[in-house]
Amino acid sequence: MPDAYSATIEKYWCQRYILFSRFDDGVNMDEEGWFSVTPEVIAHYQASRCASGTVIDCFTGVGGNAIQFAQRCNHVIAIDIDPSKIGFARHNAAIYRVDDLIDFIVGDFFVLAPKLKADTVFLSPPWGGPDYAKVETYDMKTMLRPHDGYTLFNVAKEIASRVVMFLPRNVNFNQLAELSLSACPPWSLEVEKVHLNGKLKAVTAYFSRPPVGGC
Ligand code: MGP
Ligand code: SAH
Repeated sequence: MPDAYSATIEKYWCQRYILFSRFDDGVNMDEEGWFSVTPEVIAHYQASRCASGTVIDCFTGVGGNAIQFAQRCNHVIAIDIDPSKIGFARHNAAIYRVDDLIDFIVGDFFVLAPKLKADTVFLSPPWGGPDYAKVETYDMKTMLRPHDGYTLFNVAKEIASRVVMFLPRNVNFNQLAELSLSACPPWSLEVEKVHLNGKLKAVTAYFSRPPVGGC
């Protein structure tokens, strides 16, 4: 492992080919990218479930999800508030030869949100770093960054009829149910426990607006 990385990164470095199968072609990322990027096989599967129309990856990071969306969806918009993350994402997307298929935007998702429309909104926000796993139950009201899960869902559901959230494995399932029931009429919810090599890695929550009805 290069000396520049802190000891925290060691376990992620050991998983580098799980994170990016083309790692040796020059994949590059920063410290937050290492501990946040969605492992390739998981991102590939999530993209297969979101494969149609326009997808917005609202917290792009170093591009783990955006690269897979670009291989399955008609149009991908990739947003991150950190210009260097968008730089890494663009570079990594070029390694997968999909950089031309993604519109990269440096910006704050919450500021851009009122101007966005899509078929699917994908949310993979900061969980508060690797320490998320130190608590028994992850509380979306207090631990998600930069805004709580309720704000995130409410903003996202104005943009698309499908909202997909990638969340910690210890997330409170009752809070996910509360989110779906908070919409009027309630949105359907499917929660997937994501296992990789026999280990629970994370949870993906798929929310969908019901086809008809109103309040
Ligand atoms: P982990 O729990 O830090 O790693 O993250 P691992 O290998 O399961 O550690 P172990 O010691 O429990 O074995 C698991 C996965 O969650 C990472 O590969 C990322 O895809 C995702 N992830 C982790 N963090 C801290 C974040 C985050 O802050 N934001 C997002 N979007 N994803 C994260
Ligand atoms: N799924 C990504 C990882 C996302 S990590 C991947 O596979 O690579 C979360 C990202 O959210 C970080 O890169 C961080 O810079 C970004 N972020 C934090 N606040 C944001 C905001 N308000 N708007 C857009 N991006 C934000």
